[in-house]
Order: sequence, then C-alpha cells, then structure tokens
Amino acid sequence: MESIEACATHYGDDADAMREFLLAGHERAMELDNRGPIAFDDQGNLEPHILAAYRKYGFYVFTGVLNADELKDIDDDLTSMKMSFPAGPGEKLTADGAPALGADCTAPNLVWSKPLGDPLGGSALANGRHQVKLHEPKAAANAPEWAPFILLGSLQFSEACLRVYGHPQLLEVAEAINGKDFSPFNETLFIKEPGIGAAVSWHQDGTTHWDSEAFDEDIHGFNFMAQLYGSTAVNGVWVLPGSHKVGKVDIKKLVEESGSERIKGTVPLVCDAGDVIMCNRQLVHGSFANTGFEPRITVNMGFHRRSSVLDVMGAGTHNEAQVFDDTLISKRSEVIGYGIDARRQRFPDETPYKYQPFLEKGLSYTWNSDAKASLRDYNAMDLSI
Ligand SMILES: O=C(O)CCC(=O)C(=O)O
Repeated sequence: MESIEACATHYGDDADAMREFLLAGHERAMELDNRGPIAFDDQGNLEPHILAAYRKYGFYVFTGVLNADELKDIDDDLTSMKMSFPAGPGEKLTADGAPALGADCTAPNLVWSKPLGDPLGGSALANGRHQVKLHEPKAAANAPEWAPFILLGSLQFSEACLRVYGHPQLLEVAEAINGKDFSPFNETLFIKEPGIGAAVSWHQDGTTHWDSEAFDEDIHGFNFMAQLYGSTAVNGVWVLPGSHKVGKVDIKKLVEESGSERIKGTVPLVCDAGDVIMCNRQLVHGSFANTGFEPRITVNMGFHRRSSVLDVMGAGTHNEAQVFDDTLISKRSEVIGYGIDARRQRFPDETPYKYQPFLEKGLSYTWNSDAKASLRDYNAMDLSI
C-alpha cells in the first residue's frame, strides 16, 4: 500500500486515478485462474489446465520455481555485477576506475535510462514498437544522473542466471509450447530499482511475422520472467490478457479509448520472489517507472519455435539484423547445453533436461572456463524476431 501511495503521488492531477488503477488491477490479476506450480500429467505433458490458461490469457504465473539458495546465488551475482557496472553510458571503467562489465564486448550489453524515464516510448527504437510515451515522473533531487535499465546478453555475466536458463522444468515447459526442437530467443535482465527504474512503454514484442500466412498466437515465442524479489502492480509488467491472439494492436488507439496511458482491461504481473511468469511476446505489455519502494529484477529468457526463426531475416531489435540459418541457430543453442551442465554441477540431485537437437546430433556440453570464455558476445546471435 505504501508503494501504491508513493506511486500515485508522482502522477499529479491523476494521482487518484493512478491509485485506483493500481488497486483494481491488482485485484483483477489475483482473481485470474492462471497461477500455480509447474505440473505435468502422467504422460509427462504439461498439465492441460496450465496450457489452457496460458492460451486464454497469454501469461501464466509459475509459483515457487526458484528456491532460496538459487535466489541467493542470483542476488550475489547481481551485487557483483552492479559493482562492475560502468560509471555511466558509454564508459569503459567503473566509478572506481576498474575495467567495467562488458567493456571488452562488441555486442550491446548494459542499457541506461534517465531515472524514472521512458527511453523507448514514442521513439523509433526497437522498430518503433513502443508507440506512446508514458508519464516520466520526477525523480528525487539526489537521484543519480543515469539508471541501469536492461542488461543484454546477461548469461555471459551471471552463472546463476545461466543456471536458471538450464532449469529442467522450465525447459520442459519451453518444449511443451514450442516443440522438442525449440530454439533460444534472447536473455536479459530488467533492472527496476526503486525511485529510479525506468518505464517500458506499452508494446507487443514481435516484429517479423504479423503478416505471415502461418500467423498464430505462438509465432513470436514467449519469455520466462523469473523474479528475484517478486513483482507488484507498482514495479511489475502490466499486460492486456488475450491480446496475444488478435494480431498487431493499435496502441495509440487503445490509449485514446482508455482516456489515458492506463489502458482499460490490463492487469499487473503480480508474484513472489522465485516465481516465474511465462508471457507470450504478442501480448500488449509494458511497465511504469518504479516510483515505489521495492526493487524488481527480472531474469528474462525467451524461446521460439524453430520454424519461427529458421532461415528468417531477423528484426534487428536486439542486435544487427541477419538471416538465422541452421548453423547460426545451432551455435546460439550451445548456451542451452552450458546452462544444463552449469545447473547439473550446482544442483547434482536434479535430473537434467535432455534437449532433443543435442541427442539427435550426439552433442554434449561441459560448463568450464573455456565455455565461459566462448559466451563473450554470444548475444550478437540473439534470435530477434
Ligand atoms: O520487464 C519489463 O519492465 C518489460 C519487459 C518487456 O517488455 C519484455 O520482456 O518484452
């Protein structure tokens, strides 16, 4: 409640409307029948009620996926990554003058924003998919000049995140949605620190397949959004349930019809630390600047159907546009093998996931220092569609 109040006060004349929007959205989200543990039936298939709810709403909240040890590992990695963040945008050194995280990379990594800004909204960035600019609340006078916002290619910087990527049940779910030969998309961290974390304006993620003859609700894939601290109406992503089925949405029109950026019918992704949301990339979604008191760190990891990426010209949203041939997809998929093995080493009692394309080709992967070095700039091969 305190964060909702703090958030509302940043909206001037709209404070009451914002407070009501946050409260009502939270209530509606909690009434939906799309949350619970990952579960499989006797045949090992994802429980039909999970699939049905995901299909209906376009998102599902898997509860209790990451345990306390795993969350602590991610938190520790986050602390050390933050200590090696560059002093600011474009800098190669930390504030202490040490070489910064990603300074030796050529692919993009840390993206910054003005505190509480909406750097993508209304811009041509990311193929212009963020059609409107959200309200940019005023940050406190002592806020830093720049706020860390998105970390691209995150698995090269965090073994704990790599181990989440190799989570056997999550990979089983990826298989259930996208088939045994599913392919990666990309992996990022969304960093929404209280008082400075930026907004991500309303958008749908897909670019390439809106006009495809084979268009359907799964053609642009989905993201897992694992939550380190949980997610709330104030700091979390909001979605328009069911909008993943309807094709490209005119978001400007939705905002006009809603009378404000508070799009009618949207709900926040509300969950606890250790929960993982599965979110269809075609859903209309976005997040407001984090004017509350709780941080949100999302370990984001996307997956596609192979047919959505094979021999497709990429969108160029997260890296240079290129055609994704079989060789590139295989190379980009190595990180699945490293994730599985890194996880096996840390959690030896789990049964590791078996990825069909590796079984077919007789491939196996070992996570070690050479493998770690091989991940540098791996996100230049992100399968961005
Ligand atoms: O985490 C957020 O605030 C935005 C996430 C998002 O837009 C995405 O994953 O596509």
